[in-house]
Amino acid sequence: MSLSLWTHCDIATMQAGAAQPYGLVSDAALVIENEKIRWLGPRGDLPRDLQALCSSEHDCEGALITPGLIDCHTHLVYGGDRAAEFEQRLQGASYEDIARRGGGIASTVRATREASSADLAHSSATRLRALMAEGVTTIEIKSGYGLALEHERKCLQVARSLAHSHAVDVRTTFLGAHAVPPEFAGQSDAYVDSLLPMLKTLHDEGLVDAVDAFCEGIGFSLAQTARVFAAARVLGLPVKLHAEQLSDSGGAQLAAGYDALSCDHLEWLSEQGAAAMAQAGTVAVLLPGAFYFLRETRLPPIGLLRQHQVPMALSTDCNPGSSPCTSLLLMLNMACTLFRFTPEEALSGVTRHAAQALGLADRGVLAPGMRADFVVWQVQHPAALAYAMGANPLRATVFKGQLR
Ligand code: DI6
Ligand code: FE
Repeated sequence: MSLSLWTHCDIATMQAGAAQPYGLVSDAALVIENEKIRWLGPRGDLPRDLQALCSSEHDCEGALITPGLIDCHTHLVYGGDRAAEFEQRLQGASYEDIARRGGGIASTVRATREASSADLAHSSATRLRALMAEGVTTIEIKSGYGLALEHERKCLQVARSLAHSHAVDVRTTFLGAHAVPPEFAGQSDAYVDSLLPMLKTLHDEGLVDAVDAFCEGIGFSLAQTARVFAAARVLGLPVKLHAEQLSDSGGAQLAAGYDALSCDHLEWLSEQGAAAMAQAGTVAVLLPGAFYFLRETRLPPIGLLRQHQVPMALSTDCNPGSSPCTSLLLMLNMACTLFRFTPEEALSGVTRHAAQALGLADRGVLAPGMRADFVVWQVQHPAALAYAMGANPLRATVFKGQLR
């Protein structure tokens, strides 16, 4: 048994329904036993016999502790970049124009197919380390730039391998229905046919935790998305959806009908969509980086989501086309300034609600029995994490009970 004690800290536990904002415990103590939290509370309440069992003590000198951050929607593994398309967009071409001309996702698919596993692992690790430097302890990574069995497998294997080379937890999502690859041009239904056995194979190989699709005019129809979801259901895999990013296609209602873990983007979400998500317990994942980078003007309906009590998560959407972003802290700031999140909603969005968006009940809040994934920040108040732009007040990260 290995117990360690953390003292002289304030802890934003992020517990739901806590009496204090952020579930804040001032002048707290935290006892870690192996990979989990054994005890947490005001320092004065720490039982003496438990304190006596601790073999090490960490004095946080008044720092703030939060749960480890969870980036619940990324496309981290890809080849190349799209800086040239960024220039084209600044000269007036739209994201959809570029996609229709064979650029966009298709250009990243070409670069990803050409890249070796080693190339992909190298470029992805650079992005992963930037996220980890800001306290990310769990990350979701989607496939979707391979779009053929061998390349989707390569990307998912690289994603999984990052968890072996880094002290981070990786959850993988199959996003074969991200775009129609060139060999299926004009035959999107035939491509969806091919996805069903592809998903089964990759699931049998143990590479898939969840299934996602891009339901959009430039992506897949509702009917096609439903076929992918039905295949996921047969395999017992949870689903998520890129829904209502560029138009309202009713994707949120469809996903809620499949008990989706999350619907993501949601700028065009309708009231019926929000109600369906609330009913199904589906999390709304909002992606201010993509909103900003595509210079969108349609705000996601935050008021509706609040009114229907849909839990809201936040993520980088790290990808080369719509959000080349490797700072989750910056997303807190952007969610507050662009979407009018409160700083508390923003922090819940990268902790408790992000865990829920991944179906992970063992993290996202700090409490006895939860995983000991937490971050020690050199700030006075949790709102400071959303307030500063481009600052990184991280002092230490603990992953599964170990200093990283
Ligand atoms: N929506 C997005 O924002 C990303 N994928 C998606 O379905 C963008 C992907 C890209 O442009 O490469
Ligand atoms: Fe995305």
